[in-house]
Formats: sequence, C-alpha cells, structure tokens
Amino acid sequence: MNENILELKNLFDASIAKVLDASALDEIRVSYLGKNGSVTGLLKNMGALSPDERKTYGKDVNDLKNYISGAIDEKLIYLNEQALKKELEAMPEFDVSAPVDTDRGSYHPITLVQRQCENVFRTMGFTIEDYSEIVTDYECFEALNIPKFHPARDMQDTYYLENGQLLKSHTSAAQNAIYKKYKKALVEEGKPIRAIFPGRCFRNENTDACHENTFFQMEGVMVDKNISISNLIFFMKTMLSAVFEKDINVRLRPGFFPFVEPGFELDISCLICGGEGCPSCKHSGWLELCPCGMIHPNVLREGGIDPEEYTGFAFGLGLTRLAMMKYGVKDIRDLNGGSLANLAQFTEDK
Ligand code: FA5
Repeated sequence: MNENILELKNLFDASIAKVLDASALDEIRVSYLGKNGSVTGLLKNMGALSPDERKTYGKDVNDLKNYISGAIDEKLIYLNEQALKKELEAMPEFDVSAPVDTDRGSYHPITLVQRQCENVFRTMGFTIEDYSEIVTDYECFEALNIPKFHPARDMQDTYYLENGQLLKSHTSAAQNAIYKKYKKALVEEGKPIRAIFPGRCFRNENTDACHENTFFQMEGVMVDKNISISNLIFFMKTMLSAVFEKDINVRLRPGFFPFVEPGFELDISCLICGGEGCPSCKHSGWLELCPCGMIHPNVLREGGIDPEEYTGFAFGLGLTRLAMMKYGVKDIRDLNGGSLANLAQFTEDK
C-alpha cells in the first residue's frame, strides 16, 4: 500500500479511537470523507503516477474510503448504545412488585358517567365507537348538511389547524363515517345501525359555570326501517333513568340543527338548584343536556343510505353536563381543573 494512504489510515485509526460522542464523530467524517477531506485529497496525487500505478492507487484509496466509512458507522452504533445505557442507568428503578398505593387517584366523574351510559346502550345492542379529535370540515359540517357559510356554523366556532383540519366541535362529526361503516350490513343483512360514540369536543367559547372550551359529548345514532320519534324518546328515557337511578324532570322542545328534521332540545330540571335557578343552569332552572332528532334525509344520503327506505334518530348528549348534574358539580370548570382532591370528593367511593 502507498505510504501516504497507510499514513492516513493510521492517523484515522488513532483519532477515531479517541472519539467520545456523535458530534465529534461527525467532524471526523467530514475531515476525512468530505468534499475537501483528506481521502479526497489523496486523489490529487494521481496525476503524477503511471497508468499501472494509478490503477492500484485508485483501488487502495477506494478501499480506505470504504474502511473509514464502515468504521464510522460502527462507532456511531457503539456510541448510541453507550448513550442509551447511560440514560437507562440514570433512570429510577421501577419495581413492578411494589404494593399499589390505594389512596391515590380516583376515576374522573366524566369517565364514570361515560361508562354508565356505555353500559346502558351496550345492553340495548349499541356498538361503542372511537373517533378522532382532529377532523375535516366535511366530517364536522358539510356531511351534516351544514354547507360553507351556513349560519349554523357560528354556533360552533372551533380551533383550526394550518392544514384546514379542525378540532371537532361536536361528536356528530363521526356520523358520516359510522353510516358508511355499517351501511352494507344494514342493506345486505338487515342489521340496524346502533352506535354510540363518546368523545372530546372543542369550541371557541367564553367559559362560564356551564360552558367550557373543551368538553365531552356522547353521540348516538340508530338507523333502520320504520324508526320514529317514539324510539328516540324511549332510548333517552331509559338512559337517563339508568344514569340517575331516580325520576328526573325532563322537557322536550323544538330545536334547530341542520342535520335533523324535526329536531329537539331535551332539557333536564337543574339538580344543583332543584329547578329554582342558579349559575349552573343560567338561572333558568333547566339545563340543555341532549339535543336530538330524526336524521335529515340529506345526511343519510351523504352516508350512502337511502332515506326513502330507512329512517333514524340521532342525539348528542352533553356528557360533561351530565357529570355535573350527577355529582353536584356547580361549576363545569372544576372538571378540567386537574385538582385530584377536588375531583376525588365526587367519586371517592366509586
Ligand atoms: C350539538 O353539538 C349537536 N351536534 C347535538 C345533536 C346531535 C343534535 C344529534 C341533534 C342530533 P349542542 O351545540 O347543543 O348540539 O351541544 C350538545 C350538548 O353538548 C349541549 O346540550 C350541552 O350539554 C353540551 N355542550 C355544548 N357546548 C358545551 C360547552 N361549551 N361546554 C359544555 N357542554 C357543552
């Protein structure tokens, strides 16, 4: 091997042996293999060689280049392994056999009411669906008969991402996907669509005792032949009596939502003040809990279901408000406050 090549190889071996971290290794890579590096520099001597010498010399330089590049890659793996080992050694030990501290933590009130509702609907044959928190304008509005510039959008201002997607302002955003998922079983096997989908919702709201910018809803839909408002009222009543385990005053009044026709607002008598009026119910004695209605033909059609043949109902239960009423939480903001002591008082023995 040419003397210069050998000398450079020895120099490289000595310097890589001393390297202790990835950035120093990168400097070595540049100084040997970079555009102006030492290995490239060796090629400048080729002009002074005979054609035969040039062949061997060129091959030796190439071998050195491969040798250096392989050694650097190997060293990088070694350094990464060492760094990981060091990081793991610095971590506190986790003893899986340590006894559980039963004094710590409790289920969040919203988790508890969500589970109660899920159990009620599960026994009535509903599937429980999970859905993304980031959705498209189509899912949240257009597929629900709310075209661009429709005034109903003003009621649900939310947070938009730079790519045009948005944080879902209501669980109704999952309706279209659910219809598309189950329409084949509905049409070909005659299986009714029965689904609930609980989820976190976001709105650009002025917060007060009964409004949060981040809250939970639980959507429910049922689609089959001959579904009517009586079915809707039956499911709502069954769910509320199972959750509250007592008789609750409810009222149904007309409500407008572009994705249902007819639409209703289902209110319950405020359980914080017994219907007298307080900040939790905006001093009206009633709390809007669960808007609902018969699914609009346009929405069924958009989901691939023929509205001439099938009908259905949908509801959007305010899970956070339900938790407030069930556990006597006067201010909705306490539920997102993150104070364990505050939350545990509602659910300690559950
Ligand atoms: C809707 O979100 C409709 N998607 C509901 C629906 C579904 C109607 C299916 C018809 C058919 P609304 O904006 O009213 O509707 O919200 C529904 C419920 O969510 C309210 O009754 C309330 O209980 C709860 N909710 C709405 N906004 C907030 C908020 N800012 N903080 C806490 N709970 C809220």
